[in-house]
Amino acid sequence: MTTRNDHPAISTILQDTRLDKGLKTIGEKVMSAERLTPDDGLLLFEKGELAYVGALANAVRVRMHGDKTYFNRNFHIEPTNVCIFTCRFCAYSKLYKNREEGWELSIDQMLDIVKKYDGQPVTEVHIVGGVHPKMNLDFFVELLQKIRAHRPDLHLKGFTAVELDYMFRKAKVSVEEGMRILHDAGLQSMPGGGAEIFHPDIRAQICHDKVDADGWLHIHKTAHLLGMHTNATMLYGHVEQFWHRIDHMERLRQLQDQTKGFNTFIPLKFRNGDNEMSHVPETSVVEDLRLYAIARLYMDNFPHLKAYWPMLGRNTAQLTLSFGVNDLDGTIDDTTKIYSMAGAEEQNPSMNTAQLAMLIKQAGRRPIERDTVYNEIKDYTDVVFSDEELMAR
Ligand code: V47
Ligand code: SF4
Repeated sequence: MTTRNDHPAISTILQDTRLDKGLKTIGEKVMSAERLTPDDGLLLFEKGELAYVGALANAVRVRMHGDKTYFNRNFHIEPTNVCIFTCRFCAYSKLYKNREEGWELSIDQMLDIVKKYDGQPVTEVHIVGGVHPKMNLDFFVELLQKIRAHRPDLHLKGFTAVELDYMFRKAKVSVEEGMRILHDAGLQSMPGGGAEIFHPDIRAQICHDKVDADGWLHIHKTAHLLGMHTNATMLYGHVEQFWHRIDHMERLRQLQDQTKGFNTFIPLKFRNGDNEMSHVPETSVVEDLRLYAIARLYMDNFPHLKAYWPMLGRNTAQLTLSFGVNDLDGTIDDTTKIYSMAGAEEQNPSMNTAQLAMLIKQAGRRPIERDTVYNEIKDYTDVVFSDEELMAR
């Protein structure tokens, strides 16, 4: 089967005598599946034009996944937006001292959200929110147990390393003990949030008071050793420089070499709406696509690269599929507020399966529904959708 290629042939590009020698060597390494060094990564950020990195990233994407583009059917629960931390990029949280302005859901209210999906073929619930001192380890154990009892087929993915670090310290349990307790209560995997940019100089400027890089990585490593899969994010496009991005990706790549527990790398574009960093201009779409492509080239041991469409918007999300991305997250309803509050493209992010599958098909790729750990559930390539399904709001 032929696969989609929106770029010139790599052999033609590599023969171009005007190509920078360093970039040419990198291209040859990529084509022989050799690992890139941090210096290679830096050179790509400094000199790699969009067309060049895009062609290479697409070749890697096709080598790893062909035209397959994954999505899943999930919904989100956000227990609270009250948070004791003060990340300067966050438009979502309400400080604990102003908590009456935020929301705090009880266990019953969260179970009611789960019950709304009774009889619907969702496969995952993604639980993530602010860090509220009263929502402790016992509270979340009870929540997980009750969701599992109500709907045992639902994959429970939850809690960033930031939430877990606080939860475990407050409960005075080690990371190993805490992860085991949550795992026993039903937690099956973890999302990738809270990583931001690992380097301490950047953390000091944008999120000085939450878990540091070593703490974040230790929590993910512990989850991996328990057999859980996790994701990793990188919040880019604010005050970091190119080498901070490489340092971030390098640390993740090294942990992945040890554990193989990461499924997906998810670059998150910094959005500057309504937060303390609103004066920082956002990156251009060209810079976003270059970032995705370089991430695909550098993160050679991460099986999947995800573009989070509610944040990027549907059009840019479609474009990323030609720049290394092979996953568009899920069919989400409008309960995800962390982005809409910071100026995401999609104010009420909502796409049903037909719409998401069509978006992927229009970009010339094969839409494949997956579960959380990438077992394939259904290939939608040849499915014909009704106008009603495609137009539904
Ligand atoms: O860590 C907060 C980001 C993350 C802004 O694992 C912002 O499948 C941009 O990690 N501009 C939390 N980003 C969400 C997250 C996530 C989302 C979807 C899927 C998965 C997954 C994980 O949201 C935070 C932070 O990096 N964020 N504010 C902002 N202004
Ligand atoms: Fe709290 Fe997360 Fe917002 Fe930071 S990004 S203030 S940890 S909700």
